[in-house]
Amino acid sequence: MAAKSGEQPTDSTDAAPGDIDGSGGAIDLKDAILALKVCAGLSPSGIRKEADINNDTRIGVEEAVYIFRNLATPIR
Ligand SMILES: [Ca+2]
Repeated sequence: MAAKSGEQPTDSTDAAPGDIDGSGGAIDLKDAILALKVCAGLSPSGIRKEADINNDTRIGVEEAVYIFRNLATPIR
């Protein structure tokens, strides 16, 4: 479901990069926990792949790090 270069993803969701639970763009601990669950091999529900930050179409360590960095220093 990766968008081609220069295109927006076709399925419209509220998920922003790092907003794994699709809570309207807000990045919080819920997103971090979801990312860590995925890293731990679990399959939590409610994952938005659109929250992928490095275009590998997966949610993983990179997203968790991004979220924690954002929590420490909010990106505006
Ligand atoms: Ca969120």
